[in-house]
Amino acid sequence: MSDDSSDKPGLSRRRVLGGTATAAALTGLTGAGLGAGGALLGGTASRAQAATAINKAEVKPGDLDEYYAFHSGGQSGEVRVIGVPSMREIIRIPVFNRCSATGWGQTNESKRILTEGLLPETRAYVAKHGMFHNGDAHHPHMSFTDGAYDGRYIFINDKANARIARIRCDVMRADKIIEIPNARDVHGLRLQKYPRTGYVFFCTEHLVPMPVNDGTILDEPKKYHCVYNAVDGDTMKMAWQVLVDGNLDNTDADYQGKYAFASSYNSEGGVTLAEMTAAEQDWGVVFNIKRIEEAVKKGDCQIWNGVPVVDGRHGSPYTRYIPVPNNPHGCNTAPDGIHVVFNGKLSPTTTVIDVRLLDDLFDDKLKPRDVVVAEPQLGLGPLHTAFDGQGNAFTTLFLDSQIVKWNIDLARRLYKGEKVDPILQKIDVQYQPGHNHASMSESKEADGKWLISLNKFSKDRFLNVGPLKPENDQLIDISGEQMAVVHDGPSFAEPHDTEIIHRSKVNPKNAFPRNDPMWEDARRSAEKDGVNLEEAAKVVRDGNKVRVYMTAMAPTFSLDQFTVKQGDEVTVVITNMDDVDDLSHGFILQNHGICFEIAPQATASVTFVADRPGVHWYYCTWFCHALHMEMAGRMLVEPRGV
Ligand code: RUQ
Ligand code: CUA
Ligand code: CA
Repeated sequence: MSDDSSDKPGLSRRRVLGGTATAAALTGLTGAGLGAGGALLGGTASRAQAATAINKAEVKPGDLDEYYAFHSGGQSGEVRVIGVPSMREIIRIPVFNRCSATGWGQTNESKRILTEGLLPETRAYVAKHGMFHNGDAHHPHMSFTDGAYDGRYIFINDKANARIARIRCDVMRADKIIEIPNARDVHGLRLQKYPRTGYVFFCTEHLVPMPVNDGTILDEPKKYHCVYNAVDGDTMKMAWQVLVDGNLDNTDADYQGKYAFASSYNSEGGVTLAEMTAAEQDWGVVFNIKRIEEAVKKGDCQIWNGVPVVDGRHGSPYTRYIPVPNNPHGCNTAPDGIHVVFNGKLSPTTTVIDVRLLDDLFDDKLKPRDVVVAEPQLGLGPLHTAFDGQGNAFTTLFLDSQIVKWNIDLARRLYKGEKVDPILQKIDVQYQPGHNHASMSESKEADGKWLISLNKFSKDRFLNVGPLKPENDQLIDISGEQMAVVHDGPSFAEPHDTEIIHRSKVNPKNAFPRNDPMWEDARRSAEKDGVNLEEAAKVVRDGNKVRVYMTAMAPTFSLDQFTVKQGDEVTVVITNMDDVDDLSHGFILQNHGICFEIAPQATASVTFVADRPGVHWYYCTWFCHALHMEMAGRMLVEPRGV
């Protein structure tokens, strides 16, 4: 496509990309892809059709959405829960960030979760320089049982600091965060679908010296490596890593429990843009899970920082490298359990493999390209693909700013030489989509109702808010023949990916179980102090350490004052004894930078140094009662020496 369509808003990025070192690659693509697709129906879906679709998307006040969407928060580090089809943001789950409202990153309970899984050197760094307040949360995925979402956990990666988090869906809180040894970042993340999760699979993207990155190797890229990773989702412990050639980007797993897949855009092993885009094709890597497990069992691996690392570079029995054009990005297993799609990014194509051919590939009866069964030209900048469970696929075209709907079977027939057109429709999105996701799409229960296109730019779609604009998460009705955009959803940086899950799969509790492991430490310390958390109104002094135990029950804290000495290390432990739905309390201590939430039946605590003599009020932050304003108390700090 030539630049003359750049009068359309949103397409200016094409020029940006065109001006970089990828110009050569893109010039090669110019004009490709669009001709194959027939009509650009996006802009022309009839108004009546769109109106019906919008009606379907309406959720009246008081009515509930049919689906949960779990949005990653990108560089905001959190996870957001969205209702679909209303696209209402329901709640936020802090994960790799700090949260002023809930005290995530400040309470002792959240600090334990944020630090206990760090590598020793990172824990030392954090102790010296302060806790990481950021994270780059990309890929949220719900655990599976037998290929279906099972409502236990959401797993998500932090690309920036090489962490994996697990969120409990019963209380919508993160309960485990671990840092990955050897590698320095985590990008693509997907889960074992069969028989269950099981493994959390993920890629490391940037090549670094391994296993030690301590400065002895610096500017010697030939000595850098990348690994494919598996963590046990039940224990949140590393299971194994596989050393690969090139880098890795996105990943997915099969529905048989035998294979996992990853895309690589940097098969060149380069460290500059020019090097990473030098080759005409890169590859998709297939990992043979059973063989890798056996290798770990019989010790055909090295142990790097406690992790068994299997050598999966070219020629190994553990991997196969399938040539894929060009700098591929997304990697998506179809709900039919048969097809895996690699999205070409710099190539206008997607490359489709058939998992039924993989046994023969690993037995060397087939060559890598023999497992490719389709490679349709879809348009410019294919990044990710979603599915409707009826044989159709929906691929985001970043450069064309469109979603293309295509049929997998037709693409296979085209590949065999039949004169068919696999492209069913293209629709404009505003503007420039990265991920997309269809309802239940990454499970065997894909239901083909809704698609969310996560667009990287909103430009003119919302009231102007200055230089930093929201992104635009558009809702698309895919239930009919023709797709129709029915909702624009502005969102703050940056829902990178999402998963749309039917509400029947998710069953959160209204209150924490009182014996929840989340506040095990507080319970243990209370026991030692002879305090019952549930009836607590007690100040325990232990040298210059003071532990203040109280309960919160609307509209009072069980202590309306406590006295400490300047310089004391004070731990305030509060248990919310209300078990009414939706009755959180909070605790703000003025002028000490302290604020946290205590959910129904939860215990939460914070530790600080009381170094400011005088009267300091604390008060409840979550509106809980007509006398919420009066739910307050005083911390009296005696000056040092008194
Ligand atoms: S990657 S825009 Cu971080 Cu999910 Cu594709
Ligand atoms: Cu308790 Cu407001
Ligand atoms: Ca490349």
